[in-house]
Amino acid sequence: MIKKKDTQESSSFDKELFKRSVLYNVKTLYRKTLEEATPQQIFQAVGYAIKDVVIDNWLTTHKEYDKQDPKTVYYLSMEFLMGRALGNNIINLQAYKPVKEAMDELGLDLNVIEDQEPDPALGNGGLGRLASCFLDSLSTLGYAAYGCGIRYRYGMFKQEIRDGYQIEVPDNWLVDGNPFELRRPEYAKEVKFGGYVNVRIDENGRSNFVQEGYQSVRAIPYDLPIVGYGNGIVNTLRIWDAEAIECFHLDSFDKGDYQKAVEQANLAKNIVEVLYPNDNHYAGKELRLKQQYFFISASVQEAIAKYMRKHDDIRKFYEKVTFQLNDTHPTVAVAELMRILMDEYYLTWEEAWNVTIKTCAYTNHTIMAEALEKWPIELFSRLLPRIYQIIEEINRRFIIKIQEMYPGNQEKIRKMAIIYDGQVKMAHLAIAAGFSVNGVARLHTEILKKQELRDFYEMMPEKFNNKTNGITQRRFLLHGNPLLADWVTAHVGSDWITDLPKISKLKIYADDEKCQQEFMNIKYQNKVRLAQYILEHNGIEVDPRSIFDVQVKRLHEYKRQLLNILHVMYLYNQLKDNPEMEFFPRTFIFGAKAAAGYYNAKMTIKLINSVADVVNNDPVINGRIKVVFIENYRVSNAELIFAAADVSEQISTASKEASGTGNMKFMLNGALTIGTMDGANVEIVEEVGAENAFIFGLSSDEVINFENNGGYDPTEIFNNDPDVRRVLMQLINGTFAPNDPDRFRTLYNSLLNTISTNKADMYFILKDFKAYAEAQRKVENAYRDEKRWARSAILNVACSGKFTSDRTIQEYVDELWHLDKVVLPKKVVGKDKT
Ligand code: NBG
Repeated sequence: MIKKKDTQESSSFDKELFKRSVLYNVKTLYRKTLEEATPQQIFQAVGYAIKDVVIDNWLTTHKEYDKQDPKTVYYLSMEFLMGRALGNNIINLQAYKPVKEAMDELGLDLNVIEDQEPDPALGNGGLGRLASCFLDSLSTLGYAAYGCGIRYRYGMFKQEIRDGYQIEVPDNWLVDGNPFELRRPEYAKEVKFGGYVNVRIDENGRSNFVQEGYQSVRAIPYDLPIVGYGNGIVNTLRIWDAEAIECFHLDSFDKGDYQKAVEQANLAKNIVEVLYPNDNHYAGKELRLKQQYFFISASVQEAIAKYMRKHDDIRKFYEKVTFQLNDTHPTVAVAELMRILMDEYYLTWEEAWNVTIKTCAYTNHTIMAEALEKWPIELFSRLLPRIYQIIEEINRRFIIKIQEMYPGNQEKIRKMAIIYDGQVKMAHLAIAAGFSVNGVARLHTEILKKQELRDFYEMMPEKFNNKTNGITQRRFLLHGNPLLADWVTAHVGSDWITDLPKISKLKIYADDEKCQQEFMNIKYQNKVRLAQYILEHNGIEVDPRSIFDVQVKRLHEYKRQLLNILHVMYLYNQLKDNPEMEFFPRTFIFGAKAAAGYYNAKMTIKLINSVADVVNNDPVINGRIKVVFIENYRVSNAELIFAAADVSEQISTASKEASGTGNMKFMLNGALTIGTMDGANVEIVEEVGAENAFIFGLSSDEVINFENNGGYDPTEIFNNDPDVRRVLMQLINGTFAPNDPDRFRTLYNSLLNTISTNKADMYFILKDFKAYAEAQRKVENAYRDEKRWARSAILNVACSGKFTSDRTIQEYVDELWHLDKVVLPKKVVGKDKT
């Protein structure tokens, strides 16, 4: 059918050498032949063979950085939700075709090999995935960057669904080893906790602040290569592991202290044990603060050491380094930088502060109050005594500034102080000490300025700016949806791979009937692929001709999966009452992990599965509605899901979703959005046109208005709307829980009852219900007109150019980081030298 116009492959990849390398690895790693090796062993062998190819470019990149000495961004983040590396590395090496051929010739199936790789799930959701997209873009655009994080032994738990309930299973992702990582003990750093601070006068008469009686761990970095697309650049994701320091650097007082050695060993073991599985929610655990300081101290120490290997004036550190703080989790970096500059380089407070405020920048990712990090002074000062002293002094000076600006205004101090009410407020510290505060979509940034951070904005308006999120088209179209990727390339060339706005050339094909058919045919094939996955993993048969209506994202009340499933219940009732009514078959697909301790979220999963049981098996429905809950939603199955979606559910309560990035991945794959005017949906609709999306519900202003005036009364809707009332009653009358009619009462109460929850229907589900149902009717009608639908879907793809993370990163570079673009000498680019 379609011929590729441009080849996307590098011609320099040596296929024969690669095959030999795979066979050699199987032999030396496992003493086996290919026939004897297990699929996992073959994956490892192929992984090492790819790392071999990558490593030359990695070396060359860093030699070049050494020569050119470009400014470097350190993206400091507790989370990186990388997804599988093998396929992505092959794609970015532009070697997919030769590697696939090599595998075929060895009698191996590349897809099966890719499937052996565990997802490195070192993140929860959007924030961690954004960090990973950013790293891909930084390498592809040729900017020097480190991602800095934690090498959690256990990543995001694996979700199993048993009897409809979520069960969390440990995710021992390292059990078979990770072929892509490199342990770098030569860069190990000591990180100290606890004890007390003493002032000692040294031989030069300087007073030194020294931490004594502390416990410490050794931070060991593991480096993972981040391969740029087709440019030979390889940056580094550096994740820190912890090891015990036995009797290492203990002062004489502690020598031979066996108890302490044991405690230190435990500290090392615990600190990197597990990722906290909370998304948009702060747990306040002591171990979490330890994790934060652990990776920050190690990263900041190494950034400074690296800088000092080439430079001699630490006062100019900021000319070569930016620390971007991914949410408040890494904010101790501010104080750690101050500490090292003052205590180890003997800068004055003013000198150190001048460096710090020019180095650090903060990204805010949420306005949800429960996500705001606040640490009790007692805990903070006990764990990080010297850091706490420094924050106290930052706070003291900051309060003086507030007083200068607003004389006599106690209210301002109460609202803005870094330390107040017995707590250390991390967002306030990040704002006071950073040169930039950015939101992640235009609407979100406006809400920060007008509502959540209003006082700070009024005091320091110059710090505030917006950087609308983006996603990498290389993973989410080129790798995840090869059929559509080839089709796009056949029509507009392959420039879109590194220059997504070029995809807008597709617009002229939106009205072309042949193109519409080709597009719908590709979508159909991707739906068949997902249907197979669902059959294998859920044992549910779904019809690829039905509308695939998808909501995949973390489970959270503000994201309103509950609204979606209540609407399914409502449709079910309609069909039951009137089996002959016109109805276009629909498959409602959900995928979501709930934080382990989040009761309402977990009950929503149970509800979705209970509704699925009833609806999927009701002969009256006869397959016209199917509900599927995809187990263990993660980056690898997300790639299949986006490619197969017709409808993208982005239905958060307006104002609550800072940006969303799934919304962009759906759009790029030609799904139409049903959504509220929230987060980046606003900008998506602006790009594609309201006629190619289904927008409904309260605006963010309306929501905020209700909130500022005590909420609204959902009982009025309950009393006056029989459809809504019926659905709600079904939560407590056993329709979906015959043996336990009370099972979903907490969900019912969250919507109606002001006694058991502090606010009824905090997320405006009932308020938006009718508008949502109406929008869904429009979806159905639109889908009946296949040509119109195809046109809209193609336009969604064509208008997705803005939402590449390449654009986002370029904005960070131009406006905040001012990095130098690195170009490798010609001979290196795309060359493999295995
Ligand atoms: C999330 C927001 C999303 C946003 C991502 C990335 C947190 C704290 N925030 O809307 O909920 O897309 O960050 O910016 O995880």
